Amino acid sequence: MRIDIVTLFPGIFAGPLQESILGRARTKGLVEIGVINLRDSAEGRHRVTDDYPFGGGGGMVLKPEPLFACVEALRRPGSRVILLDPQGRRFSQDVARELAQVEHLILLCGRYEGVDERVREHLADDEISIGDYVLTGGELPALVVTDAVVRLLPGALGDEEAPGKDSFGAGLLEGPHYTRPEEFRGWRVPEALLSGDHARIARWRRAQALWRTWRRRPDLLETADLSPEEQKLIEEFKHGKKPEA
Ligand code: 9D3
Repeated sequence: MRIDIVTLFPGIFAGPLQESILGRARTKGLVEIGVINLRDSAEGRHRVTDDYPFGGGGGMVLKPEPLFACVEALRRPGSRVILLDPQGRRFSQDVARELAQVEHLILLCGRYEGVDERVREHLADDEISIGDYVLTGGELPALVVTDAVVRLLPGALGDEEAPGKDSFGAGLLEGPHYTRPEEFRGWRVPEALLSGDHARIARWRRAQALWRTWRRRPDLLETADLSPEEQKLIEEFKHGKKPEA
């Protein structure tokens, strides 16, 4: 896979793209990531990328010419051009899985008041928002999308954490995790986890995950596909029963 990120602030990306799983995925050759300074696609001595909005009002708007020139130099068959924009469709694990199938992503980071509408209409294939809060630009959203997509590429994660196993992969929150010591400041690790009884441990974990999801994110239970045993546990929670501590 290849991901090209088009931005006025390429310096934002250096750290995050080098570290941890993203950095390792790149050195393993699972993904190539390019960071392209939009200013390099702007014409004229001053390489201007933004301008005042027609009709007046505050702020600045990204001009169409540099964005079209930049994308037209990058795009090829199999590319998907994605504008990171507060008005886009909401990013989710499902969208990450969808994007992980695309051969080439071109992520356009907006800034200022936004981008010229013709970019949205005639250049972007897709528009994505990462949630309902106001950021200063599309750079952090581009990193969020990149991180969520790259970790799904085969080989990006160790055998330890296959992506299907984690909470949103399974459609539920995860239950609690513990490590040594068995007792810390008088707080003990739940007995079930120390029992060595693998079936019991699996049951305990499942019940904890369901309980936590039921308490914190009941919306996730609407779409999770639960086994009959899991549905029975939920019914018991509804009648006031709690899982084994
Ligand atoms: C001052 C202009 N804004 C009215 C509140 C509109 C606006 C334009 C551009 C607000 C924020 C931004 C910069 N944000 C993004 O480009 C962005 C974003 C976000 O702010 N939140 C969640 N997802 C995204 S994706 C891109």
